[in-house]
Amino acid sequence: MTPVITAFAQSPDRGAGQARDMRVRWALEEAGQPYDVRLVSFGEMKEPAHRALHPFGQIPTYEEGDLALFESGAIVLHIAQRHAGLLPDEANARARAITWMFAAVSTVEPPILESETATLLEGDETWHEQRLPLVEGRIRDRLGQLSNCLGDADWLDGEFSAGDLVMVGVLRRLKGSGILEEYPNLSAYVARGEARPAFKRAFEAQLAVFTGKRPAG
Ligand SMILES: N[C@@H](CCC(=O)N[C@@H](CS)C(=O)NCC(=O)O)C(=O)O
Repeated sequence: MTPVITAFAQSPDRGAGQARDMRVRWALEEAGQPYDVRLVSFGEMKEPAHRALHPFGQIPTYEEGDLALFESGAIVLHIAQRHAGLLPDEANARARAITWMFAAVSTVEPPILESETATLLEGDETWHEQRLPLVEGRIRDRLGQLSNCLGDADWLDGEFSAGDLVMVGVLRRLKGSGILEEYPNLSAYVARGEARPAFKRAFEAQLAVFTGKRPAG
């Protein structure tokens, strides 16, 4: 059964691939699984029909037969567990890859989101200029630790895994901030993720929603 995911009908990022459906599309592409997309407006996301799928009225969601999921990390984990290519077979390596998925969404992503919120919603506050360096400092703390951990390896733990997919997705949120470039090995890590054919197919597919151009291939 072909799964159906939801994505933004209008692009807040002009198709830069920051919306979290990108992680799900990428995982499905890595797994070689076809999928359909249902586009939702901001209004529709808050309607009961969508809230029945996503209690917080957000994208992405994932429907496959009787199963409905939300939370991009959980969706990627589901795809990775159902299909080959995103998690190692060996039990301990598999557990470590899943650990990196959680690290991405629960340890690295929060300070990045905090900085986005500070810039978007608190930019006019008198204390914004004072607070921003503190928030960005918390991002740098995490990136420094992650950078040390990655070292000169290609991926976080051996072969590319769902842990890298989610981590690269999270780090891509820093594009345009200049912060990622302070950590050359992390910049190269993100570039390696973006160079994967599955990433490119997913990126083109989400971009096509906003340009109206059919993805190549
Ligand atoms: N933790 C959730 C976050 C979902 C989320 O923030 N989705 C954004 C798009 S990337 C959204 O729907 N924003 C619109 C809104 O919250 O109204 C996940 O990883 O799926």
